[in-house]
Amino acid sequence: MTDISAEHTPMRSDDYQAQDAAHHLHPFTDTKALNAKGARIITKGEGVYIYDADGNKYLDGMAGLWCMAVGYSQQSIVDAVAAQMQELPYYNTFFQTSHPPALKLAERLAKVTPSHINHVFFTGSGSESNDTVVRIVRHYWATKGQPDKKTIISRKNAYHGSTMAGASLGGMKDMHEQGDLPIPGIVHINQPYWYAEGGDHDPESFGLARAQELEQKILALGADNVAAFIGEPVQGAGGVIIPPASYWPEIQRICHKYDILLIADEVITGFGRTGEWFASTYYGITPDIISIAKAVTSGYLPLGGVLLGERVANVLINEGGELQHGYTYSGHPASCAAALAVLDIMEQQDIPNYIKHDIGPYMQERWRALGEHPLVGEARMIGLMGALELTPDKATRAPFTVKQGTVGMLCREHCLHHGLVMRATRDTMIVSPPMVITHAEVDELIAKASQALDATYAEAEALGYL
Ligand code: PXG
Repeated sequence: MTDISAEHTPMRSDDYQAQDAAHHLHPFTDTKALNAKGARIITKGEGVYIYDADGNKYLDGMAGLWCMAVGYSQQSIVDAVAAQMQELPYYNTFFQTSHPPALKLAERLAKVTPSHINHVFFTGSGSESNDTVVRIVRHYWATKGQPDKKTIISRKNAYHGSTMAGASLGGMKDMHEQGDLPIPGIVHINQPYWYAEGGDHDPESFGLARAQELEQKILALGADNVAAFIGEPVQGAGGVIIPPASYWPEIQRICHKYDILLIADEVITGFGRTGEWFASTYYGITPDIISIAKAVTSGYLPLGGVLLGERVANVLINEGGELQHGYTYSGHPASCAAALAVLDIMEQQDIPNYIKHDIGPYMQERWRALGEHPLVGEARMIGLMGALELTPDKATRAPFTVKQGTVGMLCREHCLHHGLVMRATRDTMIVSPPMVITHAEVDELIAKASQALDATYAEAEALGYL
């Protein structure tokens, strides 16, 4: 008789790691270094927790990659996707066709978006959304008889995706160095990062000065050559950089003054993360275009979109002719079904309100208390996204003398050791948990983060980094 017991022994991380190393090239990873140590193998998710192949449990403080808004075990999404897969697993939205999931989702999005936004172009990801944005804004101005109005102004340390246009709009130096980016017609101004770059300025005057760099750049390029300004309302991947309150109103004023389109990349901040459906509402701005992805399906399936305000939609639809742009999976029926089920949950649980009035203030208070830790120079949080700036000297906000990112990486490892996923960008720890996190789970997250900070402090001290 064949012994089949081996087949039924659950695979452990070791078993998977060699397979992974042999055939899999990972995103944003030094694959050679990873292969030497082996990837963490995640096999299960439940609520706000993930489990690895060895049965270790982690509180997912990053909601996957900022996307897992409604938590890992929502059966209604699974059922909605399964039903759609059985009915119509795929059809496209090209060539004069549509299908119920795409048209229903477009209608639902128009209801939750700011009132001047009533149209969506579907994509498969945030990167595709931002590539679409570049094409749409240039087509918009060309249609209006101003084809030279095509430069897009973005910001250093922005993240807008990994495709050619996404990475070019982004302001990540390391990304630009690989592949000769940015592509022509995309330029960058400084970011409103008061903690690291504000020096002795107070945050509000610093925010204003950084916004006014937009005006200087427009004047240098000539307003007739500038199509748009793009920014994440709160920079996510760059380190949860919450701009001073003076920043966005001034950006809006400048865009109006010079007739420049305002684009909000809400791939992270959209769908409740700041306590409003969109962070644009939080900041009181009315962008002409909003990029979305991530939380719209909570990552259950890939989907992105470009939300178009009336100003742009009217020109594209009434005067633009055929849009020479589209993706095979624009409005994929299963992804749209997932998004509709996610929106049901968000509306039934009133997630933006839960973040604005309940779990947000609760977590913010506890998070800011971590700012008392000797290793933390600033603990900031908006809605349910936050950052801890690690420093050897709280008074001066000084960086570490050891290579940037070394202490952040130590802290990330200590977090994992304590059963918490928290990301390090440079020496800034960032958190963005599932939006359905409970009070008890917030307490657990804070306790684990606190233990990890203590352990990081002890190790950094022993290594002479303090
Ligand atoms: N815009 C923003 C603001 C994003 O945060 C994208 C666009 C691109 O989305 P896609 O779906 O193409 O990945 C993003 C993605 C990180 C990290 O480490 C952040 C993102 C993606 C991967 C990692 O913080 N943001």
